[in-house]
Amino acid sequence: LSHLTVASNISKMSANNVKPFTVFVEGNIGSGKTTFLEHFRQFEDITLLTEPVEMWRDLKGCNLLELMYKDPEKWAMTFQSYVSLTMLDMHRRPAPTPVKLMERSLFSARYCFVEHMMRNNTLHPAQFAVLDEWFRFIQHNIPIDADLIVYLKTSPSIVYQRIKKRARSEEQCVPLSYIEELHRLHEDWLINRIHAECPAPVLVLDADLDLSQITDEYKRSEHQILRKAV
Ligand code: DGT
Repeated sequence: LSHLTVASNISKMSANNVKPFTVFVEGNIGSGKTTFLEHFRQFEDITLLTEPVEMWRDLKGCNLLELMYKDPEKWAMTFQSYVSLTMLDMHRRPAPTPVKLMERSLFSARYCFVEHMMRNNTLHPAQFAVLDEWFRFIQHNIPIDADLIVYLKTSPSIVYQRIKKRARSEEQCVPLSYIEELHRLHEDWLINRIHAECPAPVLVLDADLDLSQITDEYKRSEHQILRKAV
């Protein structure tokens, strides 16, 4: 009996050492990334890592998200530097399950948000250069696993309405033009592939659908996400 116990423990250990199938959930602000992650809570053996927005809103009592929206020229660098740290933490967090589902990634921070701040001069070229060097250094020196990207594709006007409706205080002054620009940056990264590398294959879902219909759309991704778990 004891050798059977040892054998089963060894097989559990080696199962734990297998890298999880890692999925990034990407899409514009208000595209339903959190709702998508919640849909997968019903399945066993999945680690769900929701975005650390709450950490950005309370770092030792400071609301970095609010500071960034109120005075972007002054705070964008500080904010993005903290976003990078919290995203890297999520990338490196071990998952004791066969599947790991993450909300966003270091890639969308760099290719969508930082890219936007660089293009509209919110970031000084020197600040952008430092953030970009950090991104490159991490990419080349720290393993970041990625097996699939789920892109929740939306129309800017639809997510704009959702953002207004959910009324997150920091986002009240967000103009439609910002949402449109972020949309183009997601498309350029995930569909038009303007950056040299995209870390994983992309599954595109229609995230314009409202809550009553979206579950069927989410189900379309279950097979690809869960195949490693079943
Ligand atoms: P969801 O569930 O699709 O509605 O997702 P949201 O809107 O809760 O999450 P997200 O990541 O689209 O937006 C988080 C807020 O942080 C939003 O006001 C945009 C702002 N933000 C600025 N820079 C960054 C960045 O580098 N990364 C992320 N994720 N958010 C950033």
